[in-house]
Amino acid sequence: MLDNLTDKLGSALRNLRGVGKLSEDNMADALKEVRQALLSADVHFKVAREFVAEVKAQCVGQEVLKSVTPGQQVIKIIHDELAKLLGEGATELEDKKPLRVMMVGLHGSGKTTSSGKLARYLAKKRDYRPALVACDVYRPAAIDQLELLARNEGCTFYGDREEKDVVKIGKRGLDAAKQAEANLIIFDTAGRLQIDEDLIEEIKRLKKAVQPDEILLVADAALGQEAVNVAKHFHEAVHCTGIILTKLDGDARGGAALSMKTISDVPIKFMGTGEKPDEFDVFHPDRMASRILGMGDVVSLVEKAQETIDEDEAERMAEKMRKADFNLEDFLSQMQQVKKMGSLGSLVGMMPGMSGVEVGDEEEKKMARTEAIIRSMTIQERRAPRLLRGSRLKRIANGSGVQVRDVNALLKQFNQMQKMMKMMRGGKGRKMMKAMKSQMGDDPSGLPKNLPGL
Ligand SMILES: Nc1nc2c(ncn2[C@@H]2O[C@H](COP(=O)(O)OP(=O)(O)OP(=O)(O)O)[C@@H](O)[C@H]2O)c(=O)[nH]1
Ligand SMILES: [Mg+2]
Repeated sequence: MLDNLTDKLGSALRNLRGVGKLSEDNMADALKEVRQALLSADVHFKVAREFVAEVKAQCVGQEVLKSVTPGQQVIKIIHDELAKLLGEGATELEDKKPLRVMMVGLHGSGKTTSSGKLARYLAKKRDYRPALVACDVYRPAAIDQLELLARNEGCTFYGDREEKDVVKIGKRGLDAAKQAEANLIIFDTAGRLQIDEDLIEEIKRLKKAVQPDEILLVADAALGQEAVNVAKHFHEAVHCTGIILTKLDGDARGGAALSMKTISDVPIKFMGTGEKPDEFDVFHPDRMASRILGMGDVVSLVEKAQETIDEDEAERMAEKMRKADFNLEDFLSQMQQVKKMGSLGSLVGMMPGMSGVEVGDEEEKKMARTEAIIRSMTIQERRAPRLLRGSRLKRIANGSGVQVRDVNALLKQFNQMQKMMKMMRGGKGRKMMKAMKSQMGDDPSGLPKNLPGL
């Protein structure tokens, strides 16, 4: 992939040896190499420019950790930015049964192959009973291909070689799947050499008829920038929920994967890495970033160095708060930091002016409950709390032994916190103080007056 990025960076970063603080000056060469490498990997120039700016912003002014070299620290920053660019956290399909998935994409991108792969993957990992429905009305061979895949995977198949109306096929496919008690229905559609009106019309009609929960765009990574443009067009036309990026085993230069999320605004959910049915996996941005950079060991080394430095962690949190991208995972790790320092009661006791204030068991219990709720969420949900709706809330409540309303209360509290952070960031801090004052009156008599910071 970005093979030579590693080499090029190597020499640029060696020059950093001995610096105690990263600055615009000492980073210039390295950043130039990063930009060059991205461009030669076919990354969209706008994405490359933003990427370099972001890495620069992250690096400049950072003190170099004692146990690693400046170069290693920069690699870690580049790695994290790459992961961010690729989509941050694995994105799963909707968590429901039955689940309807429609595959769309250009001719030869890998729709039919990926339909079989996805059926196999979800049957194995998430206990689904799949059905494959052939909605390609142009090529009888495409129907045969899907039927063979269904047979190999031992799943239900529906196809009709005489019928030319995809809507009828789609609806009958749904019936057949229901009869067979399948709870994952994958609709494979016909490809085109390019996106044209007919294709979009057909997909729209099928979409309306079968009401898919997920529309997955299958895109060939080897097409590079072109794949990104195709994704953008498809998304504008039918609103895709995810991308399956195929042929990542080939000599794709990686640019497609890197620009996909930013340019098309659709997350990559799966990747195809070969022709065989199991050469397929969930797309993990951080693993992909390590693969692109080829420096997984350096990244974990720096991670370890950072773990041991609570002050840095605190600084990072403060930065996240300033940027208002503080999420539930951060919230949890903050709570753990507090716990590390001792009980809430003893902490409050140490603060000047607060020695008389009682912190009952109630507060401690509340904290434990909050922690249990967050722990019942997936990493992905913690990072994007907006995902938390419906069946997810129920699952989390069950998992942590509370009611859905308790989960909702926590989320509401969290939202308010985020809103406050956004206000502070927007320079509305003063406005907020005013609002607080008007709520509490001029003399907030309930609060001890000599508390630091009040
Ligand atoms: N190396 C590699 N080949 C793949 C991958 N995914 C699909 N292919 C191959 O790409 C070719 C086209 O795949 P299909 O699944 O038939 O593509 P399609 O999108 O259904 O094509 P149409 O139905 O004609 O639009 C086949 O030879 C597949 O074996 C992949 O991840 N890696
Ligand atoms: Mg096909």
